[in-house]
Amino acid sequence: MTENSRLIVAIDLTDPERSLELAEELHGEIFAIKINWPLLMVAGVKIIRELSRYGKVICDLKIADIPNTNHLITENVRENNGWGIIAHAFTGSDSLKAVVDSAGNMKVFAVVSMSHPGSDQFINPVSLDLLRMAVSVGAGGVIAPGNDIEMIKRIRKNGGELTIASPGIGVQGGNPADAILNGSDYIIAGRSIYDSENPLEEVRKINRSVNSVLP
Ligand code: O7E
Repeated sequence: MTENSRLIVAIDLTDPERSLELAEELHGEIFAIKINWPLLMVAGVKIIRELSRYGKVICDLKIADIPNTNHLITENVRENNGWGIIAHAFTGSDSLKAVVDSAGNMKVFAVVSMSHPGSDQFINPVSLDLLRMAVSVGAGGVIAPGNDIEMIKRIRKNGGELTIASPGIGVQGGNPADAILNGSDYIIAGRSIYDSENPLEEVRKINRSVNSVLP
């Protein structure tokens, strides 16, 4: 993995072998890999350690439970060499704090806004409240939709130095360079990379487009 890239690749494949091959192919050109339930359910928790051979693995479990359960899940990811973990903020400060307290050196990203249309019903109207709470319990990062530039701006303006990672790029309509220009630190893309004919070339294209707007 390289600090020169702002790209986190979402590997939402359900074939563990293919996931490992993709990680091996892309690892020199991306910041991190993000995995989610589709892969974890098939491969089991050991896939975190296997993928970590190639660099940073962010576990997008969108944890949303009582503090003790959040603690048990977070500890499991830490023990299996996760670099980052993603938890929902809407469950409240005690639940999110349990993730932060159990994370050790892992980076905690709190979901305060989402990229799909339904997020306008409940989560997006309270994003700034969730953001303030995430800051208050010590989360180091938040998730903000890469296909909603106004939301990225609002979160950047109110989030201080928090790291912002933005999915919703590519298939969901977001543009990598626009997201970075407006305040995201990292962009997250999945299908537009792993479903393409040449994932490495797609990654390079995104890196070039992001680098063209960076100072
Ligand atoms: O649309 P894709 O294929 O580029 O995949 C996007 C990935 O980001 C996928 O894993 C999805 O679960 C995740 N995601 C969103 O698409 N929207 C959100 O609001 C939040 C996430 C997410 O990753 O949340 C934690 C980062």
